[in-house]
Amino acid sequence: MSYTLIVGTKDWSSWSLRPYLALCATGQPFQEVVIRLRETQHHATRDTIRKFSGAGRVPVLKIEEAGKTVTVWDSLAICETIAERHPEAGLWPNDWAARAQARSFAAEMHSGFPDLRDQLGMDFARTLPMPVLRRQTQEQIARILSSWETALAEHGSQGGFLFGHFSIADCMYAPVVSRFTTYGIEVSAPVNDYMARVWALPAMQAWKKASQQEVDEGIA
Ligand SMILES: N[C@@H](CCC(=O)N[C@@H](CS)C(=O)NCC(=O)O)C(=O)O
Repeated sequence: MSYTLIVGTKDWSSWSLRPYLALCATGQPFQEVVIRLRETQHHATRDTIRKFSGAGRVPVLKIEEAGKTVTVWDSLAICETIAERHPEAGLWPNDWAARAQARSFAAEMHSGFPDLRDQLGMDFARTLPMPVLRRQTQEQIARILSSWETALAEHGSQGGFLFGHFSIADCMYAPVVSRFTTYGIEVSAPVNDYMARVWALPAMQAWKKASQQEVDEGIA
């Protein structure tokens, strides 16, 4: 069995970071292909990605097993597949009620917060001045902070992550942790501790090192 994860430029590709963290949490070895985003010829990037997935977007996970190759695309579908194939990693909470909440967190992130994503683009290795935030962006930040505080108060004591043990909910929000750091968003003490815990993950540090390298090489 082998895994290949196709990701975008690490400094920018927030969707790619999510399954990367999930895969790292399983401890499984995997190969990585990094595709440069935002090249001058946009269609060239899309064409390169389409060699891996017709959707033309990263991330993509290629699974080779027993003579069969399966392509999985879209961050949440990849995270779900990884969680299903490696239950020992505990990427969803065991308790059904906590699991239902964690799934709601992941889905809300996957389909929501468009203004936050638009105004506070991920720039993993940099700190940047905060732009003037639209009302919708402010509301989306407030929604995230209050969701995190509620989850941490309920489950955080059993491992320090949103649902105690590190889960896909944390994977889905890790790019937001990065954005809040990049733009210096003010957070409460429990959220600050949570963000420090996410940053301390070896996989986050590895992603940061690679992002910094992209910045140093002038490709991000
Ligand atoms: N819903 C998709 C979104 C994927 C996405 O938008 N990926 C961006 C990079 S972060 C991309 O592939 N951009 C390439 C392009 O637009 O040409 C997911 O969750 O994976």
